[in-house]
Parts: sequence; C-alpha cells; structure tokens
Amino acid sequence: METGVSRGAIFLQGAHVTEFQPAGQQPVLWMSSSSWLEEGKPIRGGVPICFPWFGPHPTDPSQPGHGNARLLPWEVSGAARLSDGGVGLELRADLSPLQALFRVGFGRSLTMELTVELPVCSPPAPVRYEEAFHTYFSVGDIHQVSVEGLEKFDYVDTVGGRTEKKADGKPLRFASETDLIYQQTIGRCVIVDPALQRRILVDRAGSQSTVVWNPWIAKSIRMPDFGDHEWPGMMCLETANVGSSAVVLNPGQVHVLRTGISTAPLPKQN
Ligand code: TA6
Repeated sequence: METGVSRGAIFLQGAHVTEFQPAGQQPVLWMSSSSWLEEGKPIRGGVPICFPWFGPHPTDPSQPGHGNARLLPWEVSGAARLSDGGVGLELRADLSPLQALFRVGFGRSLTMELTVELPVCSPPAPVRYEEAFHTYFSVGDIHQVSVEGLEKFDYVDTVGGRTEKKADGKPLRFASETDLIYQQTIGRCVIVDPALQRRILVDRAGSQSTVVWNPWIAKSIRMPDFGDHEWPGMMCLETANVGSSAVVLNPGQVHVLRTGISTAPLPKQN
C-alpha cells in the first residue's frame, strides 16, 4: 500500500510484513530475491513473526523452525488511517490455546505490536511461549555497519554451539557469520549504516531479548531461499522474548510485544 508518508506490503500468511519504505528514502526492510512466495513456505526477509516458539521446536523435530504462526493465514480484523497519514492494519490468528493479535502501522515509522492472550476459559494451567519480530533490515554494506545499544549486555554466541560472552562496551560490528542472543536488553538499538548514509532506530517495549544475525558467506550458500551474494546487504535485529525470557501466561492474562522502526541521518562529522 502507498500512502503520502510511506509504502508498505504485508502477506496474510504469517501477517508477514515484507516492505516498508518511508517516502523519499531507501527501503528499510530487506527481502531476498530468492525468497519462496508459496503458501505454507516461509518468506525470506521482511518481518517473520516467530511464534509460539523460536528456532527449532523444543520437542518435535517435524515442526517448522521459528513457530507455525508465520506459515498460517491470519485474518484481517481492522484497518484505519493513522494520524500521520499512514495506514494501520490489525490481523488475528488462533493458535489455541493462545490467541494472537498483530497490529502494524505503516506511517512515517513502522510500528508493530503482537498481543497474545490466554483466554480466561482455558484449562487452569500456565502456557509458555517464545516470540520474535525477526526483522530483516536493508543495509548498504554489512562490513561498515555498527549496532549501538547492546554494548552493556552479555550475550550467547550461537555460531557453532552456544558460548556465553561478556559485554565488551563497544558497538557491535560484523566480520563473519553472526548469530547472537542478548538477554535482559532494554532501550533503543541503532543500526549505523555509513554506506546508505543513515541510521535505523529500533525502539522496543515488552521485549527482554534481542537477536542479531547475519549468515555471511557459507550459510548464505547453504540456504536455497537466500541468494549467495546477498549477505552484505542485510542484517537481522530481532525484538524478542526467547529462551530464559520466554513469556508465561496464566488463563486471563495478556502480553504485548512492541517495536517502532524509524530512520535518521548520520550525525554530522565535525
Ligand atoms: O534469528 C537467527 C536465526 O535463528 C538463525 O539461527 C537462522 O536460522 C535464522 O534465524 C533464520 O531462520 P529461518 O528458519 O528463517 O531460516
């Protein structure tokens, strides 16, 4: 959809946002040119909604990676004009016993909100789930990119296993396959992209985990729905609740995961 302030696109499958481009700017989200766009197959790029689990299913290897919500058709339950001239949409999915409501705003910024409810009439037992906005960002050159806002958080490096690593106080940079899970993260992250002369600001609420990913060369080649030479132009920075930060709801409880994505120029070099 095209409004005066931005253009955006969303698939009913997975309530999957595939495009967000503020007026007069470069696209903010990245999509692989090799992505499948077939019913029941995951879309490579944009914002996969990982829910109600993240990564491999905890007990059933026959289940899809990153949950089944991104493979199911969601139902549009509302649409509205935003105060800044953009468009907002609301989509629902029944992942019993959990009920999911996704609200997206295609305005001057991209806003996304996942509300999950365990209905009060559910069996009297808590339900644990994981969730992530697995957002693929478009960058000019990953070798020049740095990420601010994670400097003071310890993390787990999941490349080749799981290695606990201490915060190093420096902006994150990329020099090889990168797959990091930060916990207890709060506050804004900033993707600094000198090649596109911009910053991407990622604000979060209701999120304790942040995941950062770039597949680099070998993993890109291994993925049939990811172009072999596309990795320098993308990175994932995911607003999430995964692992030790998974959400637990009792019947009648609700949890909301939110993110707001906007762009800004690079600070002037003095
Ligand atoms: O978020 C990082 C990650 O878990 C990576 O390990 C990689 O598997 C990526 O997600 C993509 O997962 P997908 O199932 O969409 O291919």
